[in-house]
Amino acid sequence: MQKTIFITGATSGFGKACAHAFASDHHRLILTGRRAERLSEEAGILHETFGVEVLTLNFDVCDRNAVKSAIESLPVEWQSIDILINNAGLAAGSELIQDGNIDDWEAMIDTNVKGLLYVTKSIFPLLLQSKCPHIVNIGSIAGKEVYTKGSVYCATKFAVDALTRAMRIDLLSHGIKVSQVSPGAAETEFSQVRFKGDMVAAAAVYKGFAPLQAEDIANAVMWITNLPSHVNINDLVIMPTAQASPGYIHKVL
Ligand code: NDP
Ligand code: 8X3
Repeated sequence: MQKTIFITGATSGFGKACAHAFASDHHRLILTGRRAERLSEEAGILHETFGVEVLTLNFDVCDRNAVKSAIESLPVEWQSIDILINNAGLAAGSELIQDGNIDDWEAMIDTNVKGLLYVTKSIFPLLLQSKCPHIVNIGSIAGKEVYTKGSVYCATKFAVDALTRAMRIDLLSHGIKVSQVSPGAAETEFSQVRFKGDMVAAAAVYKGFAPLQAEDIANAVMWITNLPSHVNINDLVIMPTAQASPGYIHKVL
């Protein structure tokens, strides 16, 4: 059955890999992000390669009015959504809490927590139009264990973990599945963003071991969203084999 998939943060990393995976399975896509050029380029490639319909919405998840009006602007034939992938997110900076940058804190809380809430609230009525509604939140190992110089990022991912559980309870009577995927270290643009364009610092994160790739997470999302209707995966913690927890990575340098 063809489904309509709404993905936040589809311009890079996990979101982009999920878009590719769902398109290759012939689903219709709504791809969102702030970088409009990347969105339209990707939409063109997926349409040409897989022949699927792709609609793009360009907004910042932190802007509640922009989120609401973008989703309200969806043409009527796109107003039933089967799967929402709440993926947009970031870590900004890596400092001890006493040295933390307040703008970085705000960016992480506004994007990872408030953005996810704004999108979910606006998409909820469209999920009700689906026969198999499913929300997949991208959490993190950082939402399970805290680590030094990651306090506020970890706090936002602990919040995603709590919201995932709470959504599952509140949405139960609507038959909406709610799942979380909680990855460990994955090589995407994540560390470039965290270290504000310092490519040397970003590359160092992944040196000496085999990190997860975006496709590993997309494969997991595909599996979770293809299970029978009576089966839900609550949470899937996925780690690189070389990583036992955020602070324990076996590196051979
Ligand atoms: P990337 O930096 O590669 O991708 C992040 C995506 O989020 C981009 O498409 C970006 O799009 C989007 N995004 C960020 N801020 C906003 C915003 N304010 N409004 C709209 N879109 C936004 O990183 P990943 O793919 O690794 O990250 C995806 C998710 O996975 C995040 O929630 C991250 O916390 C989580 N995660 C990452 C791990 C990792 O090690 N990489 C591990 C565990 C979880 P654009 O800039 O175009 O707006
Ligand atoms: C991103 C991975 O290592 O910062 O969520 O926890 S890590």
